Amino acid sequence: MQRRSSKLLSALAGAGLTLAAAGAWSQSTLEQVMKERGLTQKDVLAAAKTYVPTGKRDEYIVVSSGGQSGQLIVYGIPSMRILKVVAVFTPEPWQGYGFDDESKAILAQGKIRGKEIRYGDTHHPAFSETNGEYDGRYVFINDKANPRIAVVDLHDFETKQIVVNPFFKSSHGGAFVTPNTEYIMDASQYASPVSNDYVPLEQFNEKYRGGLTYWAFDKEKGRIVPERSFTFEFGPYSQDLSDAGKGPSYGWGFTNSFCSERYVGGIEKGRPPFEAGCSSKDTDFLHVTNWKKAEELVKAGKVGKVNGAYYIPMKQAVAEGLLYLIPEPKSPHGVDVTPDGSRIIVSGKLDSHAWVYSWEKIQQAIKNRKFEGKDPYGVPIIALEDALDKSVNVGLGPLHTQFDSRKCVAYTSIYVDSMITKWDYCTGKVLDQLPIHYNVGHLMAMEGDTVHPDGKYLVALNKLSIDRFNPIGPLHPQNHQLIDISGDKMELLYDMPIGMGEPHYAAAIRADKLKPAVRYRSGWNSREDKRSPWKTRAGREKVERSCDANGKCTVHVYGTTIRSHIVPEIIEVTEGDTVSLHFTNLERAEDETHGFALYGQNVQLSIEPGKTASTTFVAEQPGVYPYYCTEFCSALHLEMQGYLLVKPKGYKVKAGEMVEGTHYTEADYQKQVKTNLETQKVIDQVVAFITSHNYKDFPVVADLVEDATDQLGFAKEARKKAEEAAARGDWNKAMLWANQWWQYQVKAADLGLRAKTYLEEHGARKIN
Ligand code: CUK
Ligand code: CUA
Repeated sequence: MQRRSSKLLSALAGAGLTLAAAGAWSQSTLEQVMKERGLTQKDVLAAAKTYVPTGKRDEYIVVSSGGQSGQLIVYGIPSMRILKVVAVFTPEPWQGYGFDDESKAILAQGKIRGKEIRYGDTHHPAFSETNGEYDGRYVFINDKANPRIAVVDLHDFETKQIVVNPFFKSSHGGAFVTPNTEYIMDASQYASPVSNDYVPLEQFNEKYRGGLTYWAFDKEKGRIVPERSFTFEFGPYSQDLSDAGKGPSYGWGFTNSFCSERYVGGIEKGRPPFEAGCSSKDTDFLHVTNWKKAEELVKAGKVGKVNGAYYIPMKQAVAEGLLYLIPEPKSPHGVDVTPDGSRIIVSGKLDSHAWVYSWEKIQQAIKNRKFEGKDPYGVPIIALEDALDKSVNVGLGPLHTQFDSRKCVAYTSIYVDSMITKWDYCTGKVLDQLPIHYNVGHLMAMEGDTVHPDGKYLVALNKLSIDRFNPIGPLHPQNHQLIDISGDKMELLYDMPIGMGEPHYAAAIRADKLKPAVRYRSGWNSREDKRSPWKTRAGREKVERSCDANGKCTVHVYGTTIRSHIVPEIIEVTEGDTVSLHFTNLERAEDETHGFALYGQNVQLSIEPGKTASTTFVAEQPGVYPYYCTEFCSALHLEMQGYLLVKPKGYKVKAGEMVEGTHYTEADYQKQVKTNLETQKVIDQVVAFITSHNYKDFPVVADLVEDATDQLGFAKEARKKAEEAAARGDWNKAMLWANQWWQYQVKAADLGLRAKTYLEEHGARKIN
């Protein structure tokens, strides 16, 4: 210990001063590198446009659907560096998601008919909006397989809520938000009975239904409010995607659909398959809904409840003028409202046109009650010519459309032809086309869903990557391709493989709109956003065991974690006890997360600074269960450990005390004290540097100093204990406490040096 001590500290002390000496630059020239690596001028330009040097930040943050992984991928643009995969519908151990009690409660909200679902098929993330602009507060994402919507708070990028649709058996047309996040749109895909009952397919037309839910959202609480949400009954068509109106179309929503043939399949019975039966008609239906008026009806108590939630039957929707249909191209996919809200664009997967509808014409038709007929459920159909502005030949298999910062400029993904088409929806002219690799699904422009898209970059979320990357077996990574759209011609910049679920939609927000926290308020239940009842302060750690009348016992451990120990380090329980461990991370320093893994109990917690995380299990089998911190949090991280001892029932404690394996002398103790006093001198120098500068003007440094001051306080206490033991002549205890005193000093020094480096790098002023 002593041997390492002074060396380690001088290394620490030197770190701040030798930074400038690092980075001897490679001698090769740009030309040489280009030649050696076979790079063209264009490659180098693309590299320069995407490269973000170490320490620098990206301009945009993307939240991308994680497909079948059930998660949300967060990455930066233009670097395409993945920053985090936010656990949403699927357990994820790094974040403790589905392992701590707090997040298990979130996953439990997503049970379907009592069954726990351990994945999601995430498709469409959507940022919360204020006045049609991303406000940087929340992200919503749907699960297509199990009709659910999740809420992620951008304050900490954690999933806070999962709601299950009370009517649907699948959901595809979500999550899409209205311009002030009044509602989150969520449309069903596979028509199903509204109840959970068995209904034979022979009754498909009468008893199976589609639908569209408007989930009400409370922006202040950051939660969906099922009690205020309402659902439109739709015909048994396969509703596809949705988008909310804005500007002149504010208050309305648009949901396209396919399989308006109402075909039910049965290939094994010799019937033509779904794919034939669902694409036989030339047109399907765009559903137009008036949510603003529906909301008024709900508020006025004029909407009834089914399955405990507001449900607007088609008959009522038609009578109140809330629902209209418009023919769409064959097997349509995607619906996108232009930033100014004047037009709605729909593409047909089996067609080569993007169809541009005029909101003005649609409104006129509704006002004049000019309909060409009704669907089998009595919903009025507006004739195509009374709604269509134009159709533009954009390429075979168009899917989704995004918008530029330039007026009227749109980008449409062309699935079959594997390309992006840039076109003008005002003039109908095609402006440019760019091949992509391969078979693009969605595409996404910067702030592309807002009333003011930023342009600049476009990402193609491709379905196939085929030959783009090093082969790694039959299951290929996904390919997100970054495209520069700042000029007249689109330029491909970068391919990013993603080795998880198939991407669907994504959204990009300006990074400076996000203000995430670096720590929680102390003792925080992050999932419920409130103080945890298990919050524990330093020195107040305790173990409570209580038994009920039947002899069932529960042990609550109120613990803490701080570099580099877990309190308590020894937990004793009895076989059969329910054990509930609660740990509060006492750290305030940035990025000082502690983990907690326990042998054989499926326990792994992530305890970020300030957080309180819990885990509950039954200690079924007697034995010895080591636990430890899973984040390399400090030099003595490996020593951040402990034992859970599960005693057999009726076990009698044998006499005897725990004995250390080492024996120290007075000389050992004195040597350690000498080291500690020298260490203190170095710390004093660092403190003098910090306090002679305007460190209080730097919140990051102020936090570090606060933490360092805490550590020095602990050092003082340990010193006191060492001196008391020394006075008793207990050199073993004296030595161990002297060592602990030094541990606290090292942590204080580490924090102090980080603070000093920060001040030096950020041009702090000398003040005295
Ligand atoms: S869908 Cu996947 S490419 Cu679910 Cu938005 Cu079009
Ligand atoms: Cu805490 Cu490692």
